[in-house]
Amino acid sequence: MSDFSDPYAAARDAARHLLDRLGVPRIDVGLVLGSGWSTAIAGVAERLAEIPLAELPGFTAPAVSGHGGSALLLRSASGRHHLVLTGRTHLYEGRGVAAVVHGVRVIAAAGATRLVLTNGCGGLNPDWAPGTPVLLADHINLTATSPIVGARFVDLTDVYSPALRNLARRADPTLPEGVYVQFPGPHYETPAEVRMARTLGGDLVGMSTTLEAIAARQAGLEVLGISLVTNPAAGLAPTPLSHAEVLEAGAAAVPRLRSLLAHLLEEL
Ligand code: 8IG
Repeated sequence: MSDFSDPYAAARDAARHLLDRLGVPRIDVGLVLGSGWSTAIAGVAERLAEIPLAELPGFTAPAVSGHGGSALLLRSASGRHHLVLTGRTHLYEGRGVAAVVHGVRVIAAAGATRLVLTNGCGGLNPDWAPGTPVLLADHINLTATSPIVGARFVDLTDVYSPALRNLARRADPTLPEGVYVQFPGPHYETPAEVRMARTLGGDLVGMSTTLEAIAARQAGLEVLGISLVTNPAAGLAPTPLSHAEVLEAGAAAVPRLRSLLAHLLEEL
């Protein structure tokens, strides 16, 4: 069991360990890849190293099929170093909030100034077919928790950087924007909860990202959030949700995600 009694010290320790193993003094950008995204990173930029997450302090192997479990060090054509985590810890795994945001805190402690958070999610907008990537404009955190403990009041205006959203739209001008609603999971929503999310102003429903974005803003990172809609949210399609459908939509979207990731790795 990992010791998160001082989660910031745990992140500094893991970052030192990681940079030693990678043989670089710091990283420039961090990326966290969610459902459907980890296969899209293959062949994007030069790969310098791959470390199984389970070998790094505070991380565990991924619990879900469709999620990867490595830390990749990539180098862009301009020579910048990107650390890609191909899996994440979800709140529903029961390891606590500190474990959920540990990867983001390690990325910050390793020197990054920018972070890309990706996920697979359910869509509330019928115009967004499965396989559509959507930029996060904002979020609603329905987990009833925070990664921050104590009187540390972090501003979340523009939690997802408008400048980074513009940069992403230069690669793909048709990218829509939406508000992401994080539920705790691991069950999907009921149709009534999906209607509630829409009434609250949500466009996307998922089980990750908001707690990581909060921890990232606390650490001073600029954040870009991108969701891949893999299914219509419950009650919006005639058939029940299935994890197989999620994996299929992810596979079909790989070419578009790959070119988006390639652009981001060069421009960030
Ligand atoms: I992929 O429809 C994926 N993850 N909460 N709802 C929630 N999480 C998801 C969904 C969904 N699809």
